Amino acid sequence: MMRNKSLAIILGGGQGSRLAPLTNSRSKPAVPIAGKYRLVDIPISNCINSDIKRIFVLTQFNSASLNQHIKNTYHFSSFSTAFVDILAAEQTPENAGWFQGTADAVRQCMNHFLNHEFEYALILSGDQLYQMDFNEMIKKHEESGAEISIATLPVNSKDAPGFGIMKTDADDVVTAFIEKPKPDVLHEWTSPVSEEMQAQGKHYLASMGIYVFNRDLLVKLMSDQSTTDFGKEIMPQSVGKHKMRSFQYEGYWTDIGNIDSFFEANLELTDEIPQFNLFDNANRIYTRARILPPTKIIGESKIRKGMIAEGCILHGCTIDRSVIGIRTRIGKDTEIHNSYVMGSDHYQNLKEIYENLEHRLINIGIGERCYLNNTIVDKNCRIGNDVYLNGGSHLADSDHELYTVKDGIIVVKKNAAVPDGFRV
Ligand code: ADQ
Ligand code: ADP
Repeated sequence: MMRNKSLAIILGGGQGSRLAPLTNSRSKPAVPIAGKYRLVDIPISNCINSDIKRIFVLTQFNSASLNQHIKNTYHFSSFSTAFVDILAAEQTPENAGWFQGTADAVRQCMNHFLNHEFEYALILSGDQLYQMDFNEMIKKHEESGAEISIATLPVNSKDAPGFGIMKTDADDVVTAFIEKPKPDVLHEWTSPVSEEMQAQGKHYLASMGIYVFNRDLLVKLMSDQSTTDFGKEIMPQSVGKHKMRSFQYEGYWTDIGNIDSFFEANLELTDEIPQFNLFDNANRIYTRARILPPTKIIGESKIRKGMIAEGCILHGCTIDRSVIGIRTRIGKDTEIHNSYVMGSDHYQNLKEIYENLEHRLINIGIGERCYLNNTIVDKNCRIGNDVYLNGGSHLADSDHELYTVKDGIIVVKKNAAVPDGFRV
């Protein structure tokens, strides 16, 4: 019965600069992942699988692709109260436009939430890859009489400075919270964790940015205009004042908020048994049903390790530890290693393809005899023949008209036309 009591609020993203250039022309929740999904499909699917079907997605700007995706994907019966609504930052006489932080985003949208009956607000991040049954967390929250629950995960000292870190007592009550501690104070922040976690050097209890709030407390906290962020203000200030409980989780969970972690999370999906399971009947990841043809493979193609979405046309190419997104066309003798090719939004018709060839214009997809390594190719790119894109630690961060380099990963920008023979 938890479902009728809970309302989900997904924090869809700030200005998205950490995922740039993928967020140059779309809002963060609309960034394509795993060949056919969008970032926002992960938290929404977790909610649906937990039977929580009243969902708000808060975003800084309301891109056409996000709107279309939500509108075309999440249809519920007209007899149910289920919905997925996008709330974008609005300009009002009191407000210049952007959400100033996560708590400010929730505050600015409170009137929309309060139109609904709920006891618990489940607040989620929009840039994490995990599968979790939120009912377990809400049940523990209710049973323990907590006012705030935070999902937590043991982490090691290398990762701890990137998170909110807390201390708890024997009853899992949070007794201290620090947002992103500096490495020199970390030694004061260890927690008793299971033997298994200790063996992995994970001595710190990190916030996963997944919170359950009692409705009344959320209303009260949001009426204080001076706070803008959950991690920086609301959580540390609530310690000792409100009953805050940790809900420890030890399953797979990863942050995909920057290019490096986003890239690795995608490539890890090509592992023999990936930690994030897309092939799970009980925990489906939903996305738009596009009705695409199956992928077609022509010639001597070699696929060593890869995930290939539907609707692709592969002409005698080699694919190794790569994710190939919907409608990707790859030419003969092209090699793709350690890369994520997002695919394209439409097919060119044969007439257009032949005309382009005749006029030496580049078609959508990847041409012949190319070599790609450590590269992300955004949607609708046109990559010519004999293009060489070899990312790696030898490349410094930089930004160019056609691509950006971040953490050694080359990101070819959406709609870029990369000419024949281009080399990075
Ligand atoms: P961060 O992820 O660094 O730490 P933040 O940048 O505030 O915190 O992002 C939290 C979520 O809110 C993300 O999904 C982000 O996209 C979204 N978001 C950020 N600003 C927003 C805005 N203005 N409008 C809408 N959405 C916005 C947080 C916690 C840490 C915790 C980590 C776990 O502060 O304590 O450890 O999450 O990943
Ligand atoms: P995705 O969900 O990845 O965006 P879609 O199948 O929804 O993929 O298609 C994305 C968008 O591309 C749709 O809005 C569709 O209307 C648009 N589109 C389809 N055909 C064309 C075309 N010929 N030129 C430009 N855009 C197109």
